[in-house]
Amino acid sequence: MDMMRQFSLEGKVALVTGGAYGIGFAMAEALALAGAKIAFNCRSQANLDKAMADYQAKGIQAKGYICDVTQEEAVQTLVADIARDLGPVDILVNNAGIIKRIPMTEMSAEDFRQVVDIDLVGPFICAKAVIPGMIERGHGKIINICSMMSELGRETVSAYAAAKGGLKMLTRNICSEYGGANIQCNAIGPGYIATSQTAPLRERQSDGSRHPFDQFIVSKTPAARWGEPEDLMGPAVFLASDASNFVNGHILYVDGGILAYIGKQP
Ligand code: NAP
Ligand code: GCO
Repeated sequence: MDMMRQFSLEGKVALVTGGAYGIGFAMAEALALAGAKIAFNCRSQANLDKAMADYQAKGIQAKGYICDVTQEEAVQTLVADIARDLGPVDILVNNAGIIKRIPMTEMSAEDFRQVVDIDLVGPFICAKAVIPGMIERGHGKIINICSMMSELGRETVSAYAAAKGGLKMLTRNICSEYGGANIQCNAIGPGYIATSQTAPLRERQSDGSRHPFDQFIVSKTPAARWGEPEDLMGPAVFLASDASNFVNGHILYVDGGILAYIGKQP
């Protein structure tokens, strides 16, 4: 038996939402290296153009689309356009997401709703758009990008934690509802990863020293470092491939050990 064949994505079409940069870009690169054709979406032409150049520089043929994941009709159109351009979506990576760091009592309901809309309703809309085709073709892989905040809380991230906790349960529910149709829906829960989303937590202080949150995360992580988008490449390929065909409803934390660790003794 050729073990590596199990990990091949040859002939598959993958949609990575928010795949223009950051974690989404790295996971899309990984899926492409494993053989998949890549479609991604983002919200602006400027980001789309930059991303197309970045994919090209890596030698990856990706097709980008403008689409906001909260707009159901636009997402249905996106999925139909991808089917026309590349073929039907076999793998959906629900990666698009935002965070707003605001103390809960100062946060407007509008801000709270926007985070939940993008981080939880968006994945629902995208999954809903691809599941009927997956059922028809008899297979499908959905990977939701969760967070440490699917398990843990902290100051200022109430909306994000509520959305990512909800996404964990949406993952389990899609598994429960469509596992019988040979659809595997799993999640990746990245730890603290160095991207634009976490840049404010890593900014150097005016005296050149490291941000206190940066030091806090390194001390909370047994691996003693921030994660890089590349740390998510292998897990994404595993969950997108036949190697994970009996893995369903699972949240794979890729966090350098944060969730296993109580923290340094004083
Ligand atoms: P990022 O650098 O801020 O990238 C976020 C991506 O999401 C961008 O491509 C953005 O595209 C897209 N996006 C946002 N709202 C969208 C919408 N309504 N419709 C379509 N696309 C939208 O963030 P990241 O760190 O790579 O994070 C990617 C995912 O991983 C997010 O779900 C995030 O919550 C999650 N995550 C991140 C970390 C971390 O430490 N960085 C840890 C755990 C989980 P635009 O150009 O259109 O804004
Ligand atoms: C924060 C961070 C996080 C991470 C990530 C952790 O402010 O605590 O932005 O929430 O981005 O989701 O897994």
